[in-house]
Amino acid sequence: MAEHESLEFGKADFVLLDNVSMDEFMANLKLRFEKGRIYSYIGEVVVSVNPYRAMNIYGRDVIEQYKGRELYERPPHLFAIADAAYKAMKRRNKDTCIVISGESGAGKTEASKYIMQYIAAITNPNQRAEVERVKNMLLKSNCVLEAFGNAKTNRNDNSSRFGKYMDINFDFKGDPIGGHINNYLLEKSRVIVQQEGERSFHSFYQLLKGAPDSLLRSLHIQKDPKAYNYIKVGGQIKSGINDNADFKAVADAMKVIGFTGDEIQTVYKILATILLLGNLSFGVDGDVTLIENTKLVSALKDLLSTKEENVEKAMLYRTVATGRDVIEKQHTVKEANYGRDALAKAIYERMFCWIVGRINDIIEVKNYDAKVHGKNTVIGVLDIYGFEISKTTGFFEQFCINYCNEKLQQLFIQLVLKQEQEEYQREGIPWKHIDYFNNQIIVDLVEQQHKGIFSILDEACMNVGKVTDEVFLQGLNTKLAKHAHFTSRKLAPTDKTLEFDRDFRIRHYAGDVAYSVVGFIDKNKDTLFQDFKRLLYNSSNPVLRGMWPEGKLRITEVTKRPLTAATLFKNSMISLVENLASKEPYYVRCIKPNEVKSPLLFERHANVRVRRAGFAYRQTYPRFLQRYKMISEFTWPNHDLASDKAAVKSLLKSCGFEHDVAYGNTKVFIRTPRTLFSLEEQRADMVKRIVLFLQKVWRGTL
Ligand code: AD9
Ligand code: MG
Repeated sequence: MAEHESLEFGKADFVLLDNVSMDEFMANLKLRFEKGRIYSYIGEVVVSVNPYRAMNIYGRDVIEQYKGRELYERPPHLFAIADAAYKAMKRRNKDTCIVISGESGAGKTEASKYIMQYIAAITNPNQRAEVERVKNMLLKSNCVLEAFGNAKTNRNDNSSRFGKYMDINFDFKGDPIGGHINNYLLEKSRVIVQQEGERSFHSFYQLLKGAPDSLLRSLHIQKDPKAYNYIKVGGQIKSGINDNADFKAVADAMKVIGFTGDEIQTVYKILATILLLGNLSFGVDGDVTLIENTKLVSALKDLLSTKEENVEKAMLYRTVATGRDVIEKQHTVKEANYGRDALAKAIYERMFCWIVGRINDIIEVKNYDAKVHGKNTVIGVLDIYGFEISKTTGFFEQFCINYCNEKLQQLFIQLVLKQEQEEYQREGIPWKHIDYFNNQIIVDLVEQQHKGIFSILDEACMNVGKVTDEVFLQGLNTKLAKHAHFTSRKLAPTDKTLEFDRDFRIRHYAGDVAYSVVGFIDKNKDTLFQDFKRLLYNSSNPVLRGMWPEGKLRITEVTKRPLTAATLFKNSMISLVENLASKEPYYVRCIKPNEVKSPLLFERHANVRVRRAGFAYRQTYPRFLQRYKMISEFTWPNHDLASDKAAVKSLLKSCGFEHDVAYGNTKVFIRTPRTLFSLEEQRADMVKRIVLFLQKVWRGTL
């Protein structure tokens, strides 16, 4: 239990046993939330409830209170977990990671930033210039990545549309000397289309709102987002986001990180290219497909540093190799539209990955000699896109995002249980089987070879005959008919919420989500005509050219079928989980208190499936005594028993809790939270009595 907090704020550490205590857990969380206490613990996991308002709890003074302290010594806070990870890294030379999970809008990205700020604040006491520089770049990289990888969605005004794992490297003194970012599947479909009420990536609006007129003119674009088909929907949204100021902050951050002027200009040109591409329309004249607004072609050739005819040709034709012959095939209007959209998405995604790569080039540890400096250790911080449940159906992207969250939940289960088991063994307490919902079945449903949804999708994509989304759905219906977590209208004809030939539903660990198969095949194949790659590679802008190295291949050299989006994503998730599992994990679970982004409402019920089985609480004997010794005459003020363990035994026996505890080699284990709360209450009572007693002594009334 955390000290220095009165029980009027609810219990700071609430360890759960089973479903029965879920209500209690939520009530406790609600009470704490209403009292402005947004952090709690479940054992060593930090639970964070999004306050939806600025909290005055991240300042230098608060940082100082957590620095070097043990988890339980201060009220629950992100800083405590950051400090625990840091201490493990520094004192025990362990690679650690902090995994932040929770549904979309729950506060993961904010938490990851506070954690990084904390680490930056407590390191480099000697103010070494190089370390300061690295810290500054690590912090600034967030601002850049959010501009290009986040967007306003209906769930969150600053929703991460990519997954991010950042390693911070430390030298033997415990100071940051570099870092590395891995990014996961960007939701690139957002570049060309958004749902009602949502926006495209912040970067577009920032450019339009924040760039000086002269820059906009040179980019052939104008200020009004509504003028551009691709971002029109979101262009009408008034939100609290300050695009104008953000534009400048991002440009500054890019400069500080070390992007060159040419690189930044190229980024702007790419954004402008995408906006103009969205307005490009195709028509027919006889049997010739043509571009209707040729003025745009001229602007595009400037932005892409190429010739007009190259742009035109890439938009209207594709080169295909048939045996040894290479022919040019004219697009139909439909194909031209498809190609244009695919190009827009691809150049945005490629630019995003390139930005991450550039940041990595700059922040990666250089000249570190382990022989001289000792082991270089890391703290990894994982901030992914959160689980997305909604009343409307999800698409391929939501499916991937939710699969990613299933993977992390699986890791959580495995590691927490593993740690638990190891601790029981160390302490010599028999390990009992624990009943919990293991979501491995859902992970398998998605990723298993041959039988999983991704395999069925890949198979459908490779069909020689008809390749349509419906064929994919039929494949699902045949192969997954008996799966407890899968259903569709065909399998459940009475379920009117699902559309025939279109929808399927997965029972996720966090709730049921319906997905529409529309677009699954295209998004999985993720085809980009080779002609576009050559167009970009042949640009005379070296930065742009550098983003498209594969454009140098001739058509006859491109033979290998590229891996599908699903397979790539699956592989990246598997290696992410392997990486996390190899480190000592710390967890932050973020919870959204309500759906309306309000600081006043707490309306969540059983949505949080946080469970901990076995013994709820454990503590070393000396620390346990330190906290509770005043509640028993056997231990107050000091005990005269042979060991602390013996003292704890007699304390708990005198309170009547014998049946609810187990005694390990170095720690006492308490099974139910109620026992713990009762101890806490007795302690609080006692403290009050002691204080009263002392007051009387001081006043001389005793
Ligand atoms: V998503 O899965 O990327 O869509 P996140 O990352 O979980 O989601 P985010 O951190 O972006 O959510 O938080 C959403 C919003 O809640 C923020 O923009 C803030 O306005 C608000 N928030 C979150 N955490 C805090 C906090 N600790 N203090 C104040 C907060 N406001
Ligand atoms: Mg986020």
